[in-house]
Amino acid sequence: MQVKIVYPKWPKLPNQQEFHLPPHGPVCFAAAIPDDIEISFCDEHVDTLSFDDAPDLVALSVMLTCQVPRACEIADRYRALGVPVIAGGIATMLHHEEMMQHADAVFLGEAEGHVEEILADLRNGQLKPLYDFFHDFPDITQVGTARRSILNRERYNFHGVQMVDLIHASRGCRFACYPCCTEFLGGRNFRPRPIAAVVAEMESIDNNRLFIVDNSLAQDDQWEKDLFRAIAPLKKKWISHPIKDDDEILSLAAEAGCWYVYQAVFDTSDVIRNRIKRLKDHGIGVEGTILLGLDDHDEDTIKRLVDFLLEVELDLAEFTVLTPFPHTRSRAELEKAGRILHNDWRRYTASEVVFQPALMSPDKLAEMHQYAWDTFYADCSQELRMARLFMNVMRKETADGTYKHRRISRDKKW
Ligand code: B12
Ligand code: SF4
Repeated sequence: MQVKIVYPKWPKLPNQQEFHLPPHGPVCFAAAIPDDIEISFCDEHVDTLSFDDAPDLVALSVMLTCQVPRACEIADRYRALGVPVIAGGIATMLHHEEMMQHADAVFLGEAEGHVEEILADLRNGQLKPLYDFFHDFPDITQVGTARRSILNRERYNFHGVQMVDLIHASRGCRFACYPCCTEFLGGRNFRPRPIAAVVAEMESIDNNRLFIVDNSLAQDDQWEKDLFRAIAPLKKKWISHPIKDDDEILSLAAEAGCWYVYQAVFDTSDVIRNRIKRLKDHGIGVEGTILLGLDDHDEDTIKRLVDFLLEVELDLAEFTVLTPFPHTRSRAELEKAGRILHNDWRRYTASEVVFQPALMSPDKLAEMHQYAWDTFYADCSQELRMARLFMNVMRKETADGTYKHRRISRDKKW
């Protein structure tokens, strides 16, 4: 039996240097598929999707809202060819009714422990329209090493430099922030994987640079310390979402190879200023993620915020516009107030204004979003700032003997 996993293309942030990371949902889903099943994989960001083959099942892995329309198109085409289609992943859970109109089957939940049932139904010609395992979380010890062998790894490179590999050490999140759907997806449960399994998976990856994609590592101090102590001997270098702002934890993170973190910057307070300073004092880089268009944002607030980011010397900044994604508090509130302009999911990229801001017109917010990108990068471009971050990691790798000169030919055509 042959299963073809497809990761539909999504529109990237237009102001950001275009890069493609190896998708993580598909390789984790693939790890839950029995070994005797033949798997092929197409990531539309780096591969051309061909409809000329005839797999036994097409499995769409959909992560973002702005991927949903393309996923529906692919499902329609394969179904017209008589190939059964199943959809799963985060955005399938957020848009399951819509996906059910296009795919033969829709899967809600995490894949571990459930793929055998789907394949048995397929063999019997009785694929169910809905596999509902939402909030029926598998035992976290069932999460195995992601099946990265399905990736065309060489295709994930930035100007010839191999991209980071993605890994997760936990699932879920204890918090419930205003613009985020994680509470809906995971029910405010933090589910750490056994640290030994994370260490074994990291060790198995033929790449010294990783992105630990957990929602936030700052959820349980003892677990975070244990994790950093356990991974330190591997000498990997890694990026992550926030880590706890605590001197002991920051020192352990630095010793464990923390290269840089994504840090949300939502105001110009001393709390944020000191957090960024402490990270940098520990040799950890900071990429700010800055959400524009909150109800207290006007033109002046955004200008002050950008000045602040330059003053605190962030390494990189990613500006997005508040986007009312399904199953978030922001959507519930904006919907109730009649402030959502449209539901064209293709445009829910986090770089377009799709709602009525409180203190500006939508056009003014779009202009200020552009202003933020232009002003932050006016004196030092994204390329230069990224090059500096790469120099930092190369310096760390040279110091501990892990640096490998591994360039992929930029002329290589696929
Ligand atoms: C990694 C990540 C990214 C990476 C993606 C890299 C890549 N190539 O994969 C990057 C950094 C690029 C990224 C970007 C963005 N992201 Co993001 N990202 C995530 C993150 C942290 C992890 C996703 C992940 O890998 N999870 C782990 C895997 C194992 O879980 P999974 O995908 O659910 O897969 C499991 C199951 O779903 C199932 N499964 C998966 N596929 C299939 C298929 C079938 C057929 C079946 C049966 C099962 C199945 O099996 C897996 C194992 O159980 C999530 C938050 C989260 N924790 O999930 C946000 C998240 C997906 N991102 C989000 C957002 C908002 C964005 C951005 C739009 C904005 C931003 N700046 O963050 C940008 C995109 C901007 C753009 N247009 O360019 C939102 C989604 C909102 C939405 N509705 O679209 C999320 C949920 C974060 C949040 N807290 O709100 N992101
Ligand atoms: S924004 Fe991050 S910390 Fe907040 S609820 Fe979402 S995943 Fe958790």
